[in-house]
Amino acid sequence: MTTQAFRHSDHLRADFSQALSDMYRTEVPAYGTLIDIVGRINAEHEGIRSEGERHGAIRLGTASELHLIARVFEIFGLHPVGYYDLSVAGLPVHSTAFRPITDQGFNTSPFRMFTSLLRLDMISAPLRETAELALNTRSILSEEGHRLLDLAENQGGLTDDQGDAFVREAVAIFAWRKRAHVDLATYKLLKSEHPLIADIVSFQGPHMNHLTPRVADIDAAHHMMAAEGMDIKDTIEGPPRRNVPILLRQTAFKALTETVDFQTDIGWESAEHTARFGEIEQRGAALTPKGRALYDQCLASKDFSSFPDDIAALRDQKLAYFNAEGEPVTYEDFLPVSAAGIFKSNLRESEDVESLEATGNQAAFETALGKPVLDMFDLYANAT
Ligand code: OOG
Ligand code: NI
Repeated sequence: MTTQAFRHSDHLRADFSQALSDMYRTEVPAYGTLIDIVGRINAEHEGIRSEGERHGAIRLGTASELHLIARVFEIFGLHPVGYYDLSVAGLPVHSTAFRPITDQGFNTSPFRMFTSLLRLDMISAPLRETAELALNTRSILSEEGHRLLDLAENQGGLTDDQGDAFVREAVAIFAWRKRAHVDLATYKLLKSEHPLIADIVSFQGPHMNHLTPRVADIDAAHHMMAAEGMDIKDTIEGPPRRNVPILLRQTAFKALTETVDFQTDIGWESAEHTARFGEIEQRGAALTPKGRALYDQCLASKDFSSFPDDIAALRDQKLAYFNAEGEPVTYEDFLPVSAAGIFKSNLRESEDVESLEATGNQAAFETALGKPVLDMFDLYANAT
């Protein structure tokens, strides 16, 4: 009997992230400009090598799509961590971050995917049926992809060749398709309810809406993006610049205006759509629940002066996690307020938080997922 050698899920993830990056650069040329800026800034900072993208983001339509994507991502060593309720920011989605959960996993490939699921329950009744019909008649993974997914689960992994083929099918899920899956009248209706609904429901698949490399100095990058004439977000999301970086800071260029084609009885008509953009991020220390509570308080009052900004104070007051060598543990998750700001700036919406009559529904999200999301604080505590 011969034993087959399977490609490690961390390496499959590295392949997946590289293939997504190649695809996105050809789809969104401005993303190439952003990568150049990041490369120039990182080159000036010792110890920061260009190690590929840190994250991407997708938006799914149905519970069964989330369930399927969770199976696909499991093959890439990506596990759902955290629950993000975006309804508090007036967005009809809730989300998780599929990410590696071990140091070795992050070292081999730090790629993760911020994954949102449409809240069909937040759509008005007649339109909800239209949306469900459009979503239920699409199939986001090819037959070959399904076959390889079953094979991976049954045999406990994929060989190099099978892995290459699976990566191709998985990347194809997230490709941009210019031809809409609904007619123009439906698209307009969905968009008038919320542009995010139109972006999720109108297409044949869940196109990736951004990719995000890591930059060594996000303030410098933000200025350079402006100097290069890119249409960027007004402000950097997350905490202000500090001596000891904490959590996550992000900025982005705004979504492109793209043409979408709609089939009619006599030919094609088109409309403009904005969804796809490029983002950069800089990560700092993961905060303990105590640190996070203080952070949220500072964020609400827009005053960070009470948040200690030296390593000793962060450690002594147990505000951040430290590893056995006494170094801060890097924050590997997302921030709901920042995420909401990123979503909105790219839907060309005001960034003011609107109130909406909805609350989170983690139980429904986890039922769709088929398992509970992991607790990020547990993961950080175990990493120390
Ligand atoms: C996801 C926005 C969240 C981030 O970096 O906070 C996100 C989306 O626009 O679909 O990616
Ligand atoms: Ni992002």
